[in-house]
Amino acid sequence: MSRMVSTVLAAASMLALAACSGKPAADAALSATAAPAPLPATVDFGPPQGAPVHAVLTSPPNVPPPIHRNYPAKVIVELEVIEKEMPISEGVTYTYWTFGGTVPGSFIRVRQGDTVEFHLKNNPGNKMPHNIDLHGVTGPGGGAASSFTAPGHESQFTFKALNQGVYVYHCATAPVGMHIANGMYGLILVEPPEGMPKVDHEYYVMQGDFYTTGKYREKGHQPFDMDKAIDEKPTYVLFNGHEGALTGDKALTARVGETVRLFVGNGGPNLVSSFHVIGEIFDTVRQEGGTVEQHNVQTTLIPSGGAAMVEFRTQVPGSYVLVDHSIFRAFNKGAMAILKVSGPEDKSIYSGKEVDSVYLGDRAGPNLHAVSTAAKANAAGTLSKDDQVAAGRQLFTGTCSVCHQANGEGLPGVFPPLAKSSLIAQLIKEDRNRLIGIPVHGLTGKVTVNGTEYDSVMPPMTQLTDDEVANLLTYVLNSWGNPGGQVTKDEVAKVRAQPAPAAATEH
Ligand code: HEC
Ligand SMILES: [Cu+2]
Repeated sequence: MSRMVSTVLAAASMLALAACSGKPAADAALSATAAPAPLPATVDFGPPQGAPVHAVLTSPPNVPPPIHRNYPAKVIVELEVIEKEMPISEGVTYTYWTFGGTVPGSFIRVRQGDTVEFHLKNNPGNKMPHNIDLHGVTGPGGGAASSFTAPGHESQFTFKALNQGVYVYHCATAPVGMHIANGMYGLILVEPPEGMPKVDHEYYVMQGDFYTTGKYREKGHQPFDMDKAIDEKPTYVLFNGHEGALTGDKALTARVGETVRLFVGNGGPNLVSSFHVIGEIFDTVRQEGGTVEQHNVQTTLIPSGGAAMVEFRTQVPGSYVLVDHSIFRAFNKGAMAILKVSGPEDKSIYSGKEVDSVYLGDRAGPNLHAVSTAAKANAAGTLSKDDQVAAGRQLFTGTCSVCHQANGEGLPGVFPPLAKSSLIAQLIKEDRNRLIGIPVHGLTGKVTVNGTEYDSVMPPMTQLTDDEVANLLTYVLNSWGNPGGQVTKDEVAKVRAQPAPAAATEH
């Protein structure tokens, strides 16, 4: 890091000197760039030396250890493509195509000047042919043409890592967009010859957009939706391929006072990421994975098929939320991860409390286990009221609790109570569909709850699926002194299909 800084400073002072000598600015810039650089970006360090080395590959969010080698070697990389079904969200599965069994694929780390002997295997159980295009390769297709591999086969090609930086790799088999959308991307780090400055933690985080036929969090197995992908309308935008891959008990961790380096990639296939960590300022960013260092950055743009290196020192304990600051993607499509920093507080830097449900929503809890349990029971036809109540309780946080409060008491004069609500008791007996319609269609106009009149607006919760609404209402009905009962997914579907009732005028 310090070498980079001094190179940049040296170049800047040369510019300043040249400018003082009275030359025109353009000339000065030219002579500055024409000066022999101490270490050009592209270097051939000569033939590989020593015995061949097998590259250590890691699954996200882990990064292979630093290389600590002072000569170029022949490095053997063996990567296997595996097509497999995995959860994309709680109770939702998706058929991923992976490099090494994970999304993003295995992290590869080599040293600038290394000669990489790349072996790409296509698992015999797979159905599709695949290949690999590494952005760190100099040569046509980045390896794609040399690595086309049918299921049950292996291909091999060799390249020299001429440029340092962090690079995306991805599958480039037609239809390319579909292979990438199914999770076929990862990162390769080409370390500078002198290595990277030492930090306490290195993590591997990669964003990707996903396209399923069902809506966000719609339960069951969800196939890829080519039309949504072409229209660039993702159902999910995720860090590390799965909703919750880096939240709850899977959050990234650090201690107060430690340095963290994130290798953040964006596989796309379509979206550009506005990468931001809520409550942190990046001390250093190597934008686009290149060699220029930028400092004091709030949000860094990561193009599709690009990557960045982001560094900061932690100072205050608590949960830091990694998001794509195109913020609907974070709260309504899943683009959220957490860095949990533990250690002593420093009230001189920050006095406040831990980030709560405002940012974390239903991710504030350790996991959404009850939601997936309910989804499984639903699929098996064994869904019980208890399953629904447990799932509804987890979903209530961050969905309804922002207004009606975690204890259902509401806010006097602003949000009516759901606890012991006279309106809920009345509707569940006399007009079930109208009650079910409240979260689905919203509620406007005068309502009286427990003797107090409200004339406000509850927006429709159209982001919720039918079973989420059913679970939320079942939870509300069975909590805080309400009369009990159960609402089914099918009932919600019927109410959703009907037009919203006109604003109520009675009560
Ligand atoms: C943005 C704030 C907000 C959110 C979020 C919200 N509500 Fe409401 N809710 C209201 C307001 C305001 C009213 C009263 C509307 C009126 O005056 O017509 C209301 C009324 C209700 C009522 C009828 C009145 C009562 O107290 O019994 C129910 C039931 C209800 N909401 C359930 C829910 C559920 C379930 C959720 C979560 C899916 C939810 N609300 C989310 C603001 C909200
Ligand atoms: Cu592929």
